[in-house]
Amino acid sequence: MTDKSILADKLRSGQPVVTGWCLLSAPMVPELFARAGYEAVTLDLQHGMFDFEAAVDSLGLIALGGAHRIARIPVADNALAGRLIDMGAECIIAPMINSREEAEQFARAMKYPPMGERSWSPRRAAMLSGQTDHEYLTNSNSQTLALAMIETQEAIDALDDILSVPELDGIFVGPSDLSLSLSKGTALDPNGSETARACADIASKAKAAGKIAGIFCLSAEKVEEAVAQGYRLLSYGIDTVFIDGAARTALGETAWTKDKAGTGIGY
Ligand code: 3PY
Ligand code: MG
Repeated sequence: MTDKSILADKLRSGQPVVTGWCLLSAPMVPELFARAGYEAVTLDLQHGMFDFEAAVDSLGLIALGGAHRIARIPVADNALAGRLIDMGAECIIAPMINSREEAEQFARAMKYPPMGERSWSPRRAAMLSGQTDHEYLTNSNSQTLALAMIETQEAIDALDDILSVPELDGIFVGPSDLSLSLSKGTALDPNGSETARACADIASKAKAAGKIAGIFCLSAEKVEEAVAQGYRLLSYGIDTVFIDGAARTALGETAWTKDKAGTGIGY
């Protein structure tokens, strides 16, 4: 039976979920995303500033704000994936997965035996999901999502193999790195047509394999396009970009500061 309060069930049943994306390490920032109405919030431990302690606090505050808890780990840091799901992350996004073997190692670190090799002690995760240890053990392999990032030509070449990993719940596309890889380092073009074609192909392969597809979006139009292509986990909205945009808007509003507004940051 599908439980509408479970992130994994929502995504598997085809419901689109939009997640905010946090780089700053202040735990109240992800809570603000949750309270603003984001259904999920992602902590970026690959390119963001979180240490483990800030991530643990943030996971608790996202729960307090009523949103789903997602984290991205650094490349190949499967030990950290295990620690973050013990602390209550419901979904882990693993960057730069380029082969079946890498996908398998990551996904198996996320699942208890006999599916994988996750080690036991999910106290905080059980607490945040409102389950007893026994309930958590019964449910966590299906409710804790392992998503492998597809963001290189190598990953596209290995996509069928990656999608054939039974323990892997789905994929998550990183269009910036993908554009760098497809252009052999000559273009950062996450919204370009070559990248868009690759994103469409990845979504249909994921769907054919029965896996969840997620993607990083840099505009509201991309969110719409991605949903139409079959993506169901959509990241849209980054803390640093929000603060930068809101600060420049505020400066532009008064006669004394409007010439001081900066030119803005990229992602
Ligand atoms: C990418 O676009 O490469 C990403 O990893 C998004 O953060
Ligand atoms: Mg990337």
